[in-house]
Amino acid sequence: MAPPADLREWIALLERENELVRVEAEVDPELEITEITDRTVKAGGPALLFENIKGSSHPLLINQFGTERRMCLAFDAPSLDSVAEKLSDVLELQPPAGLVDKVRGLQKLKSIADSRPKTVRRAPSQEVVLEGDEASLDLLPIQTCWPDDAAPFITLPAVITKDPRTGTRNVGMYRMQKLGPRATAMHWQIHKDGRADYLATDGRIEVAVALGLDPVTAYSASAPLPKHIDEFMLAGFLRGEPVELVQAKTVDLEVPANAEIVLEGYIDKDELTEEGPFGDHTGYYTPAEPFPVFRLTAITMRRDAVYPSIVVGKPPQEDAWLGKATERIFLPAIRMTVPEIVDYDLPIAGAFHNCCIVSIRKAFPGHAQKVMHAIWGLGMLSLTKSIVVVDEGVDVHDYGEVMFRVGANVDPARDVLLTEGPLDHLDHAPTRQFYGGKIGIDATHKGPDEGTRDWPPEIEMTPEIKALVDRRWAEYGISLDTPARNGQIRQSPRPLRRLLRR
Ligand SMILES: [Mn+2]
Repeated sequence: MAPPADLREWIALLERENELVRVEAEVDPELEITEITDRTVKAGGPALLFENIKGSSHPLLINQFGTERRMCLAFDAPSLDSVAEKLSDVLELQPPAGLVDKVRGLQKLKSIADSRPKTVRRAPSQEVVLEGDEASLDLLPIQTCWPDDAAPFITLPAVITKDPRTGTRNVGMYRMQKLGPRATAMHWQIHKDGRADYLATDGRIEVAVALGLDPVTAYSASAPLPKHIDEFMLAGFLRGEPVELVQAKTVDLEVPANAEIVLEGYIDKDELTEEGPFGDHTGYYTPAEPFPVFRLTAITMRRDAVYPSIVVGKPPQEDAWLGKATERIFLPAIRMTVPEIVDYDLPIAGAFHNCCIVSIRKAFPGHAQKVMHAIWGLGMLSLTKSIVVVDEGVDVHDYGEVMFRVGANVDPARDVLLTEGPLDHLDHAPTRQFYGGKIGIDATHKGPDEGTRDWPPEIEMTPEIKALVDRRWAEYGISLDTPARNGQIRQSPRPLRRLLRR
């Protein structure tokens, strides 16, 4: 088995796994699909393939990433952590010690070399080629997501550009507001690589937009990679198969051969439009702002192309799981720079950039503050607004335990760090856009060299008594396989009640 090769294999896999429902009834891409999807996502429900959309002959796929199980199916992996392990193997490549090591190292290097995209001459994504007036966005079932949205928005695109100085490719996911049949806005925010490519041109930049990819490549377009790394290379590495690319028809860019739909066009540097409002992942509408205009030169597609979409809004939404995949997959890379980090968690309800909980192997006074500053200096994590640091034994994914440590270990006068720095483009809370306050909470234990009184020992049961109770529980057939989580104590199973009555 390998991750699905294209969107159709993915849909077939979801169907076999009972993870997809086909909707035959006619639905409206204006608001109605959002309401159906919002209810489905929040209930942990299946992917939805709307086959009969008002005003379009193309089906629409949504909620393909909406649960952890589907995310693992997409990567063909037992867990998102196991995807991360594959990456950490390569990142931790050391100079070989002996022949066996040398062979292993070469295999790892080969797996990187084999990740480079491969060029093909013929592509399913170009079965149908529409140019001139024939190329119209009116063909596609583009959703109007929320009542106050300015227009329909393309929400799950892989936007491909080239850095005009170096020729390196970038693939990013930037929403595109429909302005007419052959124009959209391009919402690349100030911290995004696509925008940097655009700013480096003196006149016009060619752009291609792939819609309807295999799930790993679609995910990779959303991954916050360093500027010089090609997202298609990451996709090839994670899939174990290179991404196949074909020359676009009207622009000098290569586009995925397996895409359902490709939009080709260009952006002129001096052409801006008012973009927005749009109901965003912040849970609020982002106000209108000037953004560049993308002009369409061609649409290429498969026959019966499936259009992919996603709705963002108040969390949790489908994008939660794209974010969780990034959280897990990037942990080894973060540990390369900050090795004392044991684990971290970006709560879904915190919309990712608002909160980060991190556990560390604390070794010296001020270590928690060192890690806070490291996170505020690290790629897209630099936009994090609040950081909570806990000791290595604390499960960062158990918010009840984290809350306990914050309550028990923090002296707010001593352990809260307030500072300032760059914030998410879309954050409406700071007084100035893009820049504002940050808070770090040090919930680690404090040593004598941090100016504290004696730190008392934590309560722990003795190993002897634990072993005794383990034996008794085995005797009575008691299993508490769902331990207390987030501070909630579950009802005792029947055998436990029997034991307690004795
Ligand atoms: Mn990039």
